Amino acid sequence: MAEQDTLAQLAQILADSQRLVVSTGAGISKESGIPTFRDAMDGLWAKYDATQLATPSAFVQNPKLVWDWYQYRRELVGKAKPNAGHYALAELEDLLPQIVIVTQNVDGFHQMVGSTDVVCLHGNIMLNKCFANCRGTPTYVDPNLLEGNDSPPRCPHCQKAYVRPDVVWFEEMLPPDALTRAFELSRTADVMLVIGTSGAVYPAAQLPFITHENGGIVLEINPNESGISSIARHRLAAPSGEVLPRIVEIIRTLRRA
Ligand code: BV8
Repeated sequence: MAEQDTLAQLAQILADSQRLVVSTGAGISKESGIPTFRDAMDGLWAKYDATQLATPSAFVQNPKLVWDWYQYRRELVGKAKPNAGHYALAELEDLLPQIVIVTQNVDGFHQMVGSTDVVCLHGNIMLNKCFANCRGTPTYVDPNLLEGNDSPPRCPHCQKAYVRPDVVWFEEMLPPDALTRAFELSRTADVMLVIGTSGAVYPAAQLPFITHENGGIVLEINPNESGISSIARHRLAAPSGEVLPRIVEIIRTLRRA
């Protein structure tokens, strides 16, 4: 089916949705200049595998290496801006009865552009916490309290454990409330739009399958095939920053008709 037809079909299904869930991965931030998780390993990080660095054991074994990798990525996020795709999703809130974003991303861009209901599965790279959660889970650490430029710094509260980024590492549990809500939303969604994820990381990758098993329609925007494509009724093989604004325009027109 030509891209234009797929785009029109996808827009119509979204326009008719009553309980839409949008599941986003690193691909939606690619056009903001943030490398996707797998190609975050470029330059000096090329010799490492992200799944080997984003783990508690890697941090215990080599705290400086892991901390420096996050500092590198935080700098990228700090310099980047949300793109037209993030803004288009925020605009959908005024056009649809219900839209909830469930994101694997840690850049905070959905909230930054005004999306009001965002479930963050993997935390926020711009926040820090005590590795020992010395004052309860989580023990956030105010960057202004960090002294010197130790890499990583020690927690200013317990003075013992290292400070770490507030993200969910591999082999760590996801925030229980976020995960429970994501499962529930996926079960009851009549449509799930999956944007920019390879569908390789669990339990996030399970969500579209839950929607599909419960009779919901799965749609996908991704230039490449992914682990989700097999259950997508339509896959728009295009960059999300390019097509999401066009989809919003079509839905606006349908609303005026
Ligand atoms: C858990 C935060 C229970 C950190 C991330 C063995 C032991 C322990 C666990 C496991 C195990 N085997 C499997 C597991 C489960 C494991 C897992 O899934 N592993 C994978 C590698 C198989 N999961 C976990 O460990 C999770 N916890 O299961 O707890 C438990 C507890 C103890 C023991 C066992 C189980 C925790 C997972 C969370 C990891 N943290 N992020 C950080 O950011 O540093 S994951 C991180 O990678 C992202 O958050 C995201 O989830 C994932 C990257 O995936 P994508 O977002 O999809 O990005 P990717 O680059 O892959 O793809 C980008 C896509 O965009 C591509 O398809 C591309 O085509 C597309 N694209 C490109 N440009 C565009 C575009 N699309 C649209 N527009 C464009 N312009």
